Amino acid sequence: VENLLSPYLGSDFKNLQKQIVYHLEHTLPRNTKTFQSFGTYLATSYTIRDRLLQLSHDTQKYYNEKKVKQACYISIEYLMGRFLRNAVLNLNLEEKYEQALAGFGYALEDIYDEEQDPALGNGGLGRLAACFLDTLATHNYPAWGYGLRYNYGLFRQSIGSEGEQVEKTDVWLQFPYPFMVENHFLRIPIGFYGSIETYVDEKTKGTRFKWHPSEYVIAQANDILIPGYGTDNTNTLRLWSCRPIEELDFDKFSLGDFKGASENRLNAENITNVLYPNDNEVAGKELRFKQQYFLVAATLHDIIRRLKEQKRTIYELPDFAAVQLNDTHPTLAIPELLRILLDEEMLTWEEAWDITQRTFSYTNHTILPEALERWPVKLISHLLPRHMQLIEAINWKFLEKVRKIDKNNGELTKKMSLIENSWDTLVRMAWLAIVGSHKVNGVSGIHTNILKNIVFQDFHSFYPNKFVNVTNGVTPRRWLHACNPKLSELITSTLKSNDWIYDLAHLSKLREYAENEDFQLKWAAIKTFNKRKLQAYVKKELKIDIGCDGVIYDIQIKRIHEYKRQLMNVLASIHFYLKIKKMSKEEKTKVQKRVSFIAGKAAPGYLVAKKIIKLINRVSNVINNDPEIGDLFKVVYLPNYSVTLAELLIPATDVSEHISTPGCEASGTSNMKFVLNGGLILGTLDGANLEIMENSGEENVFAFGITSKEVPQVKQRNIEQGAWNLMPEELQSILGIIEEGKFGEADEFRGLLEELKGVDRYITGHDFIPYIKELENVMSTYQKPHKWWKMSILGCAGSGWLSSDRTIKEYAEKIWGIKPCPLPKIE
Ligand code: DL6
Repeated sequence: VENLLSPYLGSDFKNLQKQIVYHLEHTLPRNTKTFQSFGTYLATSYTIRDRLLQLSHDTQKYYNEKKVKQACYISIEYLMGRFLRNAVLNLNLEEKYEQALAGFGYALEDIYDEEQDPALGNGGLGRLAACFLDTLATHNYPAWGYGLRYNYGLFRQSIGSEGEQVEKTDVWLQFPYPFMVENHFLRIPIGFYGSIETYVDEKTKGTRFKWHPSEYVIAQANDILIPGYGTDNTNTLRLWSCRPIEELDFDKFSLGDFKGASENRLNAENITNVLYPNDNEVAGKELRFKQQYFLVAATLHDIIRRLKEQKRTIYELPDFAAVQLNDTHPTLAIPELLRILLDEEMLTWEEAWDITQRTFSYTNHTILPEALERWPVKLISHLLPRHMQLIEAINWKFLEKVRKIDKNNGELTKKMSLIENSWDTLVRMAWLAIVGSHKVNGVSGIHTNILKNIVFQDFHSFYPNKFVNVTNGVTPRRWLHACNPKLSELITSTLKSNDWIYDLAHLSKLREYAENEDFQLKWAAIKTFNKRKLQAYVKKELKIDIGCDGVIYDIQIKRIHEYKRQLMNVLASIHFYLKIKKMSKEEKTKVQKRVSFIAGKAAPGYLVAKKIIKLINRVSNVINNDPEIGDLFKVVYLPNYSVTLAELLIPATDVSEHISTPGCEASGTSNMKFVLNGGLILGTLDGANLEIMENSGEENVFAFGITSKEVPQVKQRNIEQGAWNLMPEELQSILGIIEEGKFGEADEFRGLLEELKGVDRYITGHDFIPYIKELENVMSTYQKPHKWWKMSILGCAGSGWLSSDRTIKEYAEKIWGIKPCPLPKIE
């Protein structure tokens, strides 16, 4: 068995077959007569897991021997997507597995399709964390991911008969998830509530504190092993699940109180039951707060345990681990570490605070006020009394310094205080994260500038060297090599090397082919191939017939949010629909055909976003069934957007829309994936769109609208004069048609339209005409294939810089101080 399962010896296809059969018979267990696709997927996956387990042991052993500094990425979300294909490709075993499975009558491609997406994230923030894990392993960085293993992932979305979003629980663990290994030996007690004891330290005669929690739960580790591309280094994503200290209260059970007997277990399990489905919006629930503390307490315990296993002292923590707080959700790690250092390790405040600041760094992912976390002091004091005391102490010491420069009657001190007195007394988590970290970063150039100059302006003046920019990136392994194999092959054969898969900057060499007609034909043929796959999916899943040749696939996929302006998109669809309807037969022959795809979920409590989904579906229903329109224009809403769906959509896209109100989208990362796959961008001057323009050339992006600096004036004008009075007539008449009930009952969308007519916070009215003009520009450019494909190739050629490999190198150098540590190659 040892040889059979060894990652180094077992890659002959016959050996792989034996390994698969072994798992089929012993792990599932099934027999070879009841071989089915799903069982085959599981058995195949277990063989990959074995390999990764062995590699990850070797990796950890090596990192420990070398005592290298490691990055620990704490994130409340990881949106991993399917695992099997990515792992097989990273391990370079595709051909071998194809051969092995063919022997059993299965195509590897079909086996990949048996896997469900683990959806432990909402959107960009969680997917970015997943891209980072791929890069960290690929480039041999010593690194760990830490997160939560929710029982239920992001809800599954379907569309009801009225066009509305319907949510269903995502029971992703109903079948085994073969890539996750439960680590039964790592169980950490986590406390809540209780009281604080004050005592005098005999040695120093100083006052000391000790927290006595009144309730405990257990954090249990579940490890997902992360393979890198073309390397043996295999890192770990450790996800915590919550267990009770005591499974069943036997006394209660004996007295016949069966419900009461299980109460402890249910209360504990609740902590990691559900991923909160909010994106760019605060969840604000006590349970969410408990999740946050549970995550950081278990993680810090684990990091310190691993430090001590190396026989190192607590003083060495900042040289052992660089801990990155992915947004403010893990900010409680700051008072938690301080508590451990002061109350358990008995350090002085100065020592403890110095270690804390040197250990942590914080990434901000949003500037939307509704997404900036603030937790009530009352809630923190009740759940974590010692932590609240420490937050107050941090604040007190920090404000002592602020007061020295506050020349304006305490105004600055009030603004910078970690504790806000508004409708309640609240802790400003972003402020705490800034004060407790040595570096703070935004995720694109414009976003970091907004942080420095507007949102965190006072902090930037106070700590001028603390703020840095690290623009996001995406992994080229999943987002080109795996999801678009034909394009990957064309690039490799053209560049005569696959070096671009680890070093995306090599794509710049494609520039010389941008106008080469033969190359353009091949490039375009791959797009058509991918579009046909999407066309077939739409037919199968939605029973909608869409064209392919000569039809633009125009796609907007992301969470549904007012600032992302899916509403503007659908209003434009109504505009084009009405325009085509007015055309003569002759005019219609000249129309550029287009399919507008939209996909994305709305947070269940975000009623406006849900209305937008309903409107899109109602509009789609009218347009797609109007015989006067035929195949000239279609609107397709694709339910249940996921990483796997994105892998189908992105390679098939001609043009993708990133049309947020300037200043609102921190970065965006799907824009990067589209460009990498030869899709053109129709976008505003926002987030990473701006950097895509810099790198791929302004002339290769369809940009429109005003800059973020100009937005406040437009908003102010809307407030002063009323958005309706400033709205272009075209849009006014579209709103009128909706109000008349063309797309549902007359009142159905009143709320949505009232906002547009009143304040129009996201300046849809202002941007509507420039947007439509740019869409027309897209359509006329598509009719000049030579120009279109040149833009598409140049976009891709300029996207080397959008790799998460570049992003991680920047984190490693500017923030973490870590270096690659490749395992020695085994011959
Ligand atoms: O940084 C990743 C991603 C950005 O690309 C998006 O622009 C941004 O909206 C998203 N932010 C969040 C914020 N959630 N919280 N808190 O998901 O981050």
